[in-house]
Amino acid sequence: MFLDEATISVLGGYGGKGCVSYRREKYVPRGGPNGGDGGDGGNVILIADENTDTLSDYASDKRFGAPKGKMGLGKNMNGRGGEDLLLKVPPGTVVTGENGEHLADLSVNGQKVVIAHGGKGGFGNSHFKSSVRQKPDFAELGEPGEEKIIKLELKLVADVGIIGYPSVGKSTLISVISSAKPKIADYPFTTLVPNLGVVDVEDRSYIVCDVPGLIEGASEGKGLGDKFLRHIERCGILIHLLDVSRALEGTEVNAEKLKEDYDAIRSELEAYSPTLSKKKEFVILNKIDLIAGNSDSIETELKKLGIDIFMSISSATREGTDLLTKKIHPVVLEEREKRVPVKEDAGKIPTLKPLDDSNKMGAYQIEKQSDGSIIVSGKRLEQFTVMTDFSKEGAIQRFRDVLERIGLKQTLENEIGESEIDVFIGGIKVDSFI
Ligand SMILES: Nc1nc2c(ncn2[C@@H]2O[C@H](COP(=O)(O)OP(=O)(O)OP(=O)(O)O)[C@@H](O)[C@H]2O)c(=O)[nH]1
Ligand SMILES: [Mg+2]
Repeated sequence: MFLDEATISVLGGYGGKGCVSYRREKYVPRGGPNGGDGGDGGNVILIADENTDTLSDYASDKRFGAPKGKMGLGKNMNGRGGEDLLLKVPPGTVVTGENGEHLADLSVNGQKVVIAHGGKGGFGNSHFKSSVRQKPDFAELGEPGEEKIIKLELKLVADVGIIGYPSVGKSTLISVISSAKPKIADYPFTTLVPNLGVVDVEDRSYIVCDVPGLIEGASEGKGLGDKFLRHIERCGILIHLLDVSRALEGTEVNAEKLKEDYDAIRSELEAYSPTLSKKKEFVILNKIDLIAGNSDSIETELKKLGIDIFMSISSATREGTDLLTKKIHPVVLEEREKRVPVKEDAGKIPTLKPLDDSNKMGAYQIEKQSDGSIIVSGKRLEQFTVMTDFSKEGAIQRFRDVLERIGLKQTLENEIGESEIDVFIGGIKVDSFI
């Protein structure tokens, strides 16, 4: 497993303000209220997208805000909602909150989740007309959007596994085709744990895994053994490296020796598991710099022995390594497709927290602080408060009415009495409006 991660902050769009406006009627200076509602702010939505391979887009940009809702206008015209902001992440991305709480698992292509809701648009003044309030002079403010810091983690399974005997040049190859910087040395078992690297081809990338060397008996635990065969089992395709230097006799290459090497590794794969042995495999001849690049005749001989060499390369001089990453690219994508099943309901957007009773105006909690101040919290009540325009007398009156209806006014008055105590609903100081 290879971990790619990023921490970003996401901000839902602000809701648009409601509008205060009145109908124009002949001979009536101010007709009835006709202020439209503000539009809702856009949501920030994460979407699993199979054309996205890494979280590198989130390495430099850190803040993502959805657009605001437009404010309401006269003649009961409602403001337009802010558009949703879609953030693409690779399938396999796990989302956690600031305190490590699990928020979402975007495993399937097309799967979406609303990660930060936009704020609600405020009601225009036409909403507040009643028998006692013919011409309300106030409207609601827009609600701020949700703000969150989230951690994205991609648990990658390698697309390509590089296998072969010890010292055939597996680590050297991954070091020239990817960003990985593994230890390279001319003794067996230099690599003790798998290394992963990201290979970039045009604007796509894939993950390559360099596994510790295999030897006869690996499937029974010899060498570094079966520990890593399980790892290889999860790779999409295999690059099987054959090393010219193991078969050099003077200046000649003994093709039979290479076949022996090849067969030995193949029988370990077969002994380990049928899944592993059926994996698509590209056989690559490495270290051709040692034979001055003259690989044609060996390739022909190996073909006679039943081994198809896909390409001959030199990891040391980089001859053919770039071409190799390009040539296997389409196959990598094909195999990846097979691994990611698309669920029918992948496009449906789940809400992170289902609505429950705590969304009601009357569901609140009162907490006394050590400095004597009082903090009232409750989701709907806080939303209502933040959307109240305290610069307008009518809005303050409505605020009082609501607090009275839910019994909060009385409770607070009992608490406060004649004293001057600060009272907050959410983050807003409200004691002067009770
Ligand atoms: N001449 C030549 N030497 C190479 C080439 N590729 C790798 N080597 C050398 O071969 C030796 C082994 O290379 P590594 O990349 O460590 O081999 P490995 O397959 O990762 O080995 P283990 O991790 O021990 O299984 C090193 O000395 C490399 O410099 C090549 O294309 N040509
Ligand atoms: Mg190595």
